[in-house]
Formats: sequence, structure tokens, C-alpha cells
Amino acid sequence: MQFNRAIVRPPARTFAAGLSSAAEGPPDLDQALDQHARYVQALRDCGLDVTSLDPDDVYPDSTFVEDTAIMTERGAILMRPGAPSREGEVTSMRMCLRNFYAEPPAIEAPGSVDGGDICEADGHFLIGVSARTNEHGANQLARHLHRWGCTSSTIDIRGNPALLHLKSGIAYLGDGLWVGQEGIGHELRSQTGIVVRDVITVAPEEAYAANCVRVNGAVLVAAGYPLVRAAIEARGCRVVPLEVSEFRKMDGGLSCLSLRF
Ligand code: CIR
Repeated sequence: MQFNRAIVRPPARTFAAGLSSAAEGPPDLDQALDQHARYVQALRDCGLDVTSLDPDDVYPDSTFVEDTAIMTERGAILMRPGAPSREGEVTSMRMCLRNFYAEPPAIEAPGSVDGGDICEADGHFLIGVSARTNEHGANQLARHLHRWGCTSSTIDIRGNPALLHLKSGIAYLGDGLWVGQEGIGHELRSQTGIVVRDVITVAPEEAYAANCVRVNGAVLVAAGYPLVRAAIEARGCRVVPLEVSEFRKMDGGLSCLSLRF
């Protein structure tokens, strides 16, 4: 899919107060801002027109905009993040999306869906049921997608506590090429609705780098993961390595930092 735009939000001054299970210490805000600025530049270099929302100190995790909405060819759908501290992030995203789309449908209580649990592959949406995305939410989302002519299926990742979100463990790079943590390739091949031509299996020591992002002609990959980088390059893709150490400390990765459409 060709992207023209992205929405991002730089980390807030309260960033270090966000949710995290990583035992890597608190993030350094100046470094995070610098890494975020380079990320935005990389999106611009890929040809995207980037809308940057103001940092929001009320929501420490609000830089992870991916969790608040998903984008389809027919329009956006607002999520309802599963962490109570993040639910309010959707309000400003709803206002922002009005600049691009008619009023988007939204996931409603008791449903919850984090955008990080949704992986799109050529118009088919994989919905991860996780600690954040519940079955109510997954069913509501499937209905919204169905109304727009999109297919979907669910993957239950609750048995894998190492995965915060589905896209913590997989990425779709187009043309049937997937990147996935060990064990997920088998799961992908059992899904109907998607084409699985090739799976780059990520070694456990590089598990974090499974969260990479195809943006037009490039693949954004976390810096410092040479095996994943080499495997993607070996498939003929141009890799743009980006340092995201401060976002990793808050359980976030490359995909979480933008909505692309
Ligand atoms: C959270 O726990 O919600 C944030 N600290 C990290 C969210 C990362 N988002 C994503 O993977 N899509």
C-alpha cells in the first residue's frame, strides 16, 4: 500500500510515567525527542506529509498514537485502548482525524482494542486478542471492517506474555513477505485470508526488531539488530535503521509511533 500521510505526537514531559514492563530503566526525554524527530524525518524522506499533534502531558503514553485508531482504504476507525490510563487519548485523535475523514466509527465499551494489535495485509486485517484487545472489541472491529468490505480474522496472543501487542511480534512487508518472532510463522500459515509467501523468523535475541514498518519503498527497522536488517535486505528491501532505545524502555516500537495512511 502506498502511504501519503502520517500522524505522530512527540513524547510528553511525563513520558517516563507511562506504562512499561521493560526493566531497562526510565527513558531519557531529550534522547526520546531526538529519536522521535529522526523518525519523523524518515517518514518525510519516504514521501509522507506528517501531521504532528502537540505533546500531551496528561497522557504519558500518548506518543504511541498507533493504539488510538486504525486506517483503512475506506476511512479510519477509532480504537478504545485497553489500558484505562490511555482511553482518553482517543479524544484528540478523533478531532485530528476530522481533518481527513468523515466522523469515524469507534469501538465502544465493553470492547477494547489497541491499534498495535491490528496488522493489515493487503486489505485483510489480523486482529490480535491480547491483554489490551478483548473479544468484544475484536468482534466490533470485525463488524466495522466487514461493512467496509474488508475481511478480518483473529489471533489469540494471550498465551504469549512476551507480546504486548500482535505487532510486537509480526510485521507485514507486502508481497506475501512477513517478519515474525519464532513460532508465529506457523500461526500465520494457519490463517486464511492472507498470503504467506516468505517469513523472516526473528531470532530470540533480536525479537524486538520484529516490529518493523514498511513505508512505501523502505522498511524502517530498529537500529542494532543486524540479523533482521540483513534478512530484510536479502529480500531486496531498502532498510532505514532508526534508534528507538528510549521508546523500547516504554514497551513501544517503530509502528506504535505513527498512523500511516
Ligand atoms: C503501553 O503500554 O500502552 C505503552 N507504554 C506502549 C504502547 C506501545 N504501542 C504499540 O505497541 N502499539
